Amino acid sequence: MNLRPVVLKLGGSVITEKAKPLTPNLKAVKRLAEEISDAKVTPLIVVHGGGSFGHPVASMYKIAKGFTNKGQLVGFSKTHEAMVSLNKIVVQSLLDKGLPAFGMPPSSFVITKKGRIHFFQEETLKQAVETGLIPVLYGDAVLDVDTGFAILSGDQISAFLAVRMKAERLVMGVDVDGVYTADPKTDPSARLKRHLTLAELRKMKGQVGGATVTDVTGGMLGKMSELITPVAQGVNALIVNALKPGNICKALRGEEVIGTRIER
Ligand code: IP8
Repeated sequence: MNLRPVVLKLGGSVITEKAKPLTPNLKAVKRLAEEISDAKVTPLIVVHGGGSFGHPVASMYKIAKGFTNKGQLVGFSKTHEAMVSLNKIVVQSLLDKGLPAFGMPPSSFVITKKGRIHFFQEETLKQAVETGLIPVLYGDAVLDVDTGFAILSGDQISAFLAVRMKAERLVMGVDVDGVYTADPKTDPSARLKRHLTLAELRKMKGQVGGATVTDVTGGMLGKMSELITPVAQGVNALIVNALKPGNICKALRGEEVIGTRIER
């Protein structure tokens, strides 16, 4: 069996209604479950973002700033629980398609240091993959050796796993067609970049458009920096619009699709 998994990140702005707190985009989640099922890619690891579940709660209690007062403890737990609720929706949609989705809470096996992954107990995840399960992880509120706690983004988890699990490819499903020269939502002259090399990725960091607003973990800009390490290690990454039907299925299969392909 080929144990190099495909890692799929589903953005929070794809699977939730970003402007409505604690509201999933059920239509998108169900369609994506169908596309994942149709793609028949194995092994597969799914990671999803927080969208209107994790982010509003995390920002209300300033969780990303670390542990400064006891009043935040309840907020830390509430942020995690919001993510557990979203994870259940994603996992259930995959189960409904007959896929062996298995929700795994990153806060149970990851500790960060200043927000970066410091400890990652990967044996359980590896064995889950070897057994034939589809682990479904997510951006989470996690404990941090330095700041007490932190918000670990789904992007950081996906990039870390792509390297650690020697992923076949890393697919990032977002709510725009890929990386633009400016923000396509506000600037009509924005052009989509179909290909990026590692050197271009490094240069672009800090000046990309298409970022999704108010993420405590950094939108498209955060994504770009997270992708540098996996791409440098030879993992091909693809950023595609997961709100456009068919894209995720094609991207998972490695077929031609409109998006931004990033290669070393
Ligand atoms: O949406 C952050 O994950 P992301 C999740 O992938 C939380 O950045 C808990 C806000």
